[in-house]
Amino acid sequence: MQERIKEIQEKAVELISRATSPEALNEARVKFLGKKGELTAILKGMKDVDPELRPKVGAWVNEARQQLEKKIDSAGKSMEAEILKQRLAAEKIDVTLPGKAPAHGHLHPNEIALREVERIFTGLGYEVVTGPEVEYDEYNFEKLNIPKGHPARDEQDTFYINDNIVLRTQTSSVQAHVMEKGQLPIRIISPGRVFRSDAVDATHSPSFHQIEGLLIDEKSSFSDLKGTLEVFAKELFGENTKTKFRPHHFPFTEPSAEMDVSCFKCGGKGCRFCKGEGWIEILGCGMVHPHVLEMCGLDTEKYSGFAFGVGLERIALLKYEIDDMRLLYENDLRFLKQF
Ligand code: 2NM
Repeated sequence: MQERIKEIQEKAVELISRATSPEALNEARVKFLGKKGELTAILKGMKDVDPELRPKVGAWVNEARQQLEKKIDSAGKSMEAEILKQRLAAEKIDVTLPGKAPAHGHLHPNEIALREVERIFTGLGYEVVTGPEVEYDEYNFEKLNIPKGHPARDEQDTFYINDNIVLRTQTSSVQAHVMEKGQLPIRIISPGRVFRSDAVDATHSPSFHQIEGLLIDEKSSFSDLKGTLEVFAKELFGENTKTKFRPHHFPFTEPSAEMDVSCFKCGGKGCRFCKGEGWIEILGCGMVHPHVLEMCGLDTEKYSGFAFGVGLERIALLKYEIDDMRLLYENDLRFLKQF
């Protein structure tokens, strides 16, 4: 009997040592130690064994059983360890590898220029106010001292929706609304898209952007206008920038002027960039026409103000030395990625 047990044991050890998977190991366990296993069969056949031998046979079987259990256990453990090792090797992450940078967008040069202008004027206490692109004739023209028949509202320049409604040609329409509300003093800039029936070329587009500014207070003068716009020019183009005001005409301001800045490329000596002039025209401005204040319901005895208008694209083109406005609209990523 002892021989028989030993034989089973050896066979089992052999099978366990050849097992290469948890499944094979379990098969060996069932084959020898399971309910219908070979060692269990010997215990079940105990009734045929000489009673005196039974305790011994029982002890042998248990000993064999314990030894096999131990072997299966340790084989299982080293198998698990091996599987884990393989998994760790296969799933290893090299944290020292360079990461994949997420693709990120770029601000459009217009947007960079807009934020710069907004930063300067909000720093001076101005608020940013926006309004509708589709506007009543009354706010785009009438209240801004551009009556019917005025050359500025010629069909050539304006997109009409109907007799009373236009695509705004300037963002001063927003300012007419603000003046009409009558909460004074007023310090605002109004950035936004405007429309003019222009043919496309390097400096024109039927839709572009303007930033108009407006200040209305009890004592405001042309010197305040000059000082404000000087600060603006220096902030935008550098502190050595000089400004020059030339008389001009706008229907909504009196007096009116255009402001030039000294060329930030050559400092005023004259170069290719300023076409030898030393100066670059940058904006239009003036003291708000009393008639405009009146039509917007303000007391002209008490209040006066100044206003200015600057093209956003013009600033972006100058700041980034771009020579064709169309580049700003074509959305060619090779161009936009440079900013
Ligand atoms: C310009 C030039 C001069 C202007 C006038 C007004 C308002 F609403 F007060 F009448 N807003 N903006 C103005 C004045 C705009 O753009 C070249």
